[in-house]
Amino acid sequence: MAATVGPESIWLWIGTIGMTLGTLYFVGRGRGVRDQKMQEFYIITIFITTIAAAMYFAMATGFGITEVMVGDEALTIYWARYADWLFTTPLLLLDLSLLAGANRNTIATLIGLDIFMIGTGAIAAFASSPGTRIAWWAISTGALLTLLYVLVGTLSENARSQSPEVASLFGRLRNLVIVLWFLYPVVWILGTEGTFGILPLYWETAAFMALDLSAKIGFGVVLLQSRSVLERVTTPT
Ligand code: RET
Repeated sequence: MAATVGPESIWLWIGTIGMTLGTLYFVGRGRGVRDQKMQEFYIITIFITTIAAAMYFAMATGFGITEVMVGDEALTIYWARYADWLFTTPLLLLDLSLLAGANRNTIATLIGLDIFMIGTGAIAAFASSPGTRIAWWAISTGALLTLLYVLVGTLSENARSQSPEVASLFGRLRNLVIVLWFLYPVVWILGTEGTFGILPLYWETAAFMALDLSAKIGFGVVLLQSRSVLERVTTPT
């Protein structure tokens, strides 16, 4: 179905440029890193911003967009968001899990919940009646709340067995994730996808862009700022 990018393209271009600059910054900083564990964090974080830069470019140029009929109204859906989040949110959780020294089961639980959350969120975006859209949104939000519960519970417990510096860095990143991730379903339901018509597409796109830049570049800057801290991370035996 034909759908074209409207005036919200300004935010999509800012997102594209922001994610690209962030990627270049992390690549530049990571070049001299020799420590294997440090390299792991750099590789993961660089993939996160690279994928986001590509998906923002796809949205800004009109590839990552489609139309969904809800009743007799045509909704503009940026499907490339879900493609971005499907890969980048598990990678963000992997960064956090490695920092906490989580075991495989905890990592699998978190990533499983996350993929379920984005998958059901994508169904919500494509569903054709307002009622089913809200129902899928609620299912996806349930997965988010469960995921945050694991972050606050098991993962925080794991992090406490790391050195105090690592534990404190983990705490800061975890709080950042809790606050930012919680805002995504709020913007979604208030925005055009929620069909309540509270937040117009222009401002919704701006809000997602600000959230994406904070949750990826902001997160990466905080994570990678301290070499001495990351070198202290221990992995579970
Ligand atoms: C959706 C809609 C349905 C309900 C929920 C959602 C959650 C999305 C989240 C996205 C996080 C994205 C991040 C991107 C990185 O930059 C899919 C919006 C719960 C939590 C962190």
